[in-house]
Amino acid sequence: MKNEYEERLKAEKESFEAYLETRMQEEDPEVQTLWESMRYSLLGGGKRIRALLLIMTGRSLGLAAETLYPFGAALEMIHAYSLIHDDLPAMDNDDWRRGRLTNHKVYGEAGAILAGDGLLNLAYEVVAAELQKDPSVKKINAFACLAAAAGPRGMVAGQSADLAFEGKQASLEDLQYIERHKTGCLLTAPLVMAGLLAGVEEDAAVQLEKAGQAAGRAFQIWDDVLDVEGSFEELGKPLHSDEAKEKATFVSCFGLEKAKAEAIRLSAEAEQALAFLPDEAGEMVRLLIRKLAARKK
Ligand code: GRG
Repeated sequence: MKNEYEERLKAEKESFEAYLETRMQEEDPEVQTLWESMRYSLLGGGKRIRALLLIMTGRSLGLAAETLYPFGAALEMIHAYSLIHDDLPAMDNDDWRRGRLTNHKVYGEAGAILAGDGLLNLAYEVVAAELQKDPSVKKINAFACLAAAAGPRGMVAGQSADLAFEGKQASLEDLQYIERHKTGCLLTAPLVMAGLLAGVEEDAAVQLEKAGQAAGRAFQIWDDVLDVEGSFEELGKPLHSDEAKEKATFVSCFGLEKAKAEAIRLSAEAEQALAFLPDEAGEMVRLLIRKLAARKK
């Protein structure tokens, strides 16, 4: 049964990626390099966890793909922008991402900054076009949720706090703050946005948010685990980058085995919070969440 759902998740991912491709065409010859670099980072691999969480949760709540795909595209565009900027020399200064050179290594620093800016703004353009077609309160609420998760009270706050702790001793509370914002916000948003688009009742909305927060923490802890014991081939980037940058992580705080156990516990907690999601789509969301703390990349 598990294999059947995995196959279907793969098909869902491919279908969404075909849609994503259609949003990345530009004919203006003056800006071909800008679009090429945006495409390089958006379409060059990636697990699409954020989009798939939104799409499968939304499906389970009775929404159509055509409602969900633009919001999924916006999530992946914002995620891709954040990775491009995070890799820049002024931030984490990384050369590899998804098994390829990072954007600035191929297009230069200015090109990478603009590719990130382009993707961030395109994300909002895609959602705004949906609102022009159907300015329903549900879609406006999902849009507001996305902007808050990505912005200076969400992911950008997390990145800012992360940079502020460079070279300093971060406590577990500091680490949790960074994770909740930097990683957690953009992983919680897909579940909450699906609930907003479907107009779920308060109880379900609370469960979606709770699941997103637990899944976000499980995801980050596992990310820290992979930085210690993953493989370059599967991760697509060098290991031990946190140690090299003297960054406090959940592994340096808890130790490897306790960190793994905590990630598994949190992903089970998230899965349980989503027990109410019906149908096979709900089963696929729970599978996605379960796989967070067992992934190899
Ligand atoms: C620059 C505003 C700004 C934010 C950067 C996303 C982020 C915030 C930093 C990335 C650093 C990092 C490795 C964080 C750990 C969690 C994370 C977001 C990993 C990458 O996400 P995946 O594994 O990537 O979903 P793929 O490649 O599968 O899309």
